[in-house]
Parts: sequence; C-alpha cells; structure tokens
Amino acid sequence: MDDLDRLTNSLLAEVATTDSAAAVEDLRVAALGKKGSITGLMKTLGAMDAEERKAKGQAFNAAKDRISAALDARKTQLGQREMDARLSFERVDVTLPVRAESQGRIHPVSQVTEEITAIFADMGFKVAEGPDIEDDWHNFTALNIPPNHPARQMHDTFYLPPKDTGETILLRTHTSPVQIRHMMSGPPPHRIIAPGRTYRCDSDMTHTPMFHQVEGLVIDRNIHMGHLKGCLEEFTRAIFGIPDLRYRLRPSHFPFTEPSAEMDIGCSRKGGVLKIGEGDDWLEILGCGMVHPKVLEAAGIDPNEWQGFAFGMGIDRIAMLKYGIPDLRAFFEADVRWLRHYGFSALDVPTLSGGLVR
Ligand code: 2NL
Repeated sequence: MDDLDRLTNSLLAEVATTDSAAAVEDLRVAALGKKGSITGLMKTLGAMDAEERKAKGQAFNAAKDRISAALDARKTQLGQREMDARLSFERVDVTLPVRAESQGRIHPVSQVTEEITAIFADMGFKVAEGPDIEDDWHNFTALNIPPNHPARQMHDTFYLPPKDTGETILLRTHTSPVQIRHMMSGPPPHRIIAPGRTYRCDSDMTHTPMFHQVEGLVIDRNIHMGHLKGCLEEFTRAIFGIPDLRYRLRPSHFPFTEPSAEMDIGCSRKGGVLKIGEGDDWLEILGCGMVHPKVLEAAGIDPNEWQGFAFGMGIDRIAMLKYGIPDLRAFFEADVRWLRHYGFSALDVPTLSGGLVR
C-alpha cells in the first residue's frame, strides 16, 4: 500500500465519521483545498519525469474524485438526517385560529371592490386595468365627448403640464379609457369590468377629488338592452343581498351611450333613515346604456357587426349605502379608529355562496 492509498483510506474513514454539514465542509478544505493533503500530493507531480507523472497523475485524480464524491454523498445523507430530525420534532397545529392580536383591517372600498368583482366574475367578466394618467384622446375624444363639453373644463378635470410633444395629459375622470384601451388591444367579443381610482376637481360633503369607480363593458354580436337589464338586475340583487330588490331603468343621457339610462333601486326614507329594498321611494345607483356607434368606431370595432352595453357606478357610494357609512370624506382620512370600526377582517373574503359578507 503506497502513500496515496493510505491517505485515501484515512480520508474516506474520516468522511464516514463526520456528523454535520459543517464538518463535511471542513474536511473538504483539509483534503482538497489550496493547502489540502491531496492537493499537496498533486504538487509533487511537478518534480517527476514524464512517465511517472502520467501514471501518478491519473491515480491522484482518481483519488480526488472518490473523496469528492464521498464528501457529496455524506453531505446529502446528513442533510436528510437533519431534515428528518426537524420534521419529527417540529409541530404545526393547522387548526389553531389566526393570531388574535392582528390589527390590520381591509378598507370598505377594497372590500366592496372585491364584492363587485366576485359578482361580475361569476357572470364571466374579466378585470381590466389601465393608467391613472391618461391622454385627452382616451379619456374624452374616443368616448364621443366633444371638445367644448363641460366635463373637459379646467375646473372639472385635473390637467398635468403638457408633454414635450405638446400632448395634453390628465388624471382620468372615469375608468372608461381602460375599456377603450381594452377594446383596441384585441378583437371582440369583450366582457370586462374596470374598477379603479378616478379624479375630478371637486370637493364637498359628497365629492372627493379622488374617488373610485367601476365600469363594465360587454361587446358581442346581437347584444341588446335586454342583456343590460338582466345583467344589472342580477348585480344589484347580489351586491345588496336582496333577491327581489325592486328597480327601474330611467331614460338618461351620456355622450358615450345611446340609448342611455339610469338605474334606480327601491328604498324607503322614513324619518330620514335610508333603507334599501323597502318602501316605495327610489335611489339612483348607476348609469348605463348601449355603447355609442361612434365609440365602437373610435376603438376600431365595426358597429354593424358588433354591439354592446356599458355601465358605470361609484364604488365609494355603494360602500356607504351597503355598510351604512355616513361621511364620504372619512374614507380618505386614514384614521385607524375609523378603519377599526368600518374595516373588514382579511378573512372575510367575498364569495357569492357566502352572501358576499354580512
Ligand atoms: C355613471 C355613468 C357610465 C359608461 C359609464 C362606457 C364606457 C365605454 C363606452 C360606453 Cl368604453 N360607455 N361607460 C356608460 C354609461 C354610464 O357611467 O354614472 N358613472 C358613475
């Protein structure tokens, strides 16, 4: 037995007695590192003649490979043993309740957005998103809103300094531009909702400069007002959890729909208290209509082949109505006491089978 065999055997014996991943690595350095014992033998090759170097070189490399493989195998084995030990002693009780001290709450606007999304998702709608900063064309022109329309005035719209190109940019005043972008991104049919932040230069008891809107859009062949009516009837009954909720569609006007309508739901206002689904009064809830042919054309859709309906509503107002929140401005004051009172648990996930929440 020569020096190499003796060294190899003793290293392999040491590998077998290592008891941790760290010990395996220490041994790897001691044998194969820069100043390792095998590396030391390798260095003796330089002083040998060509024939001896060839024979010894092969033997050294074979020994090096054996030791390296043994170290790898031992490391894997110890790793497995450490994992087995942890698994046998660590315990997780998956039946325990979530930490009681959890402080965070879901904002009513987030909650209601989730509820609305769940209802429309169940009807086959997808959620579309787009930029908050828009250009004049997507926010107004494509929607058949003429250049002198009051909505375009300085005092209703937040305009930003124009781009270097001279292009007018603004904070979107509704989420309609999201739907324009969606229609232009691929061929019909389309069935989307676009929830999100919208901005108007307006601030009083019932208006905030930033507010939330959701719009819906269906484009397909032979779509008519009957589809619109059925869709919105289903939606209002689901969101307020009242299966026989009374409603009516009143003629109205929007530049981007023709015909246009507003939807009212039944309510009572006895003693100044608003109750949805009772009494014989009406409460306006949303605007809607058949997408104007000019809007379809602007978005590159042939109005002779495709038709559609659209609707829009304020999310903040739905949240106030559904959860009896009196003051809109408190929504955006970031007061944790308010959020503790009106907020939702992260575990109250809206589902149709769960009646959406409360
Ligand atoms: C309201 C009324 C509405 C739409 C929004 C729409 C979007 C496209 C084409 C046609 Cl891309 N219409 N949106 C239609 C009718 C009413 O909103 O009272 N919103 C708060």
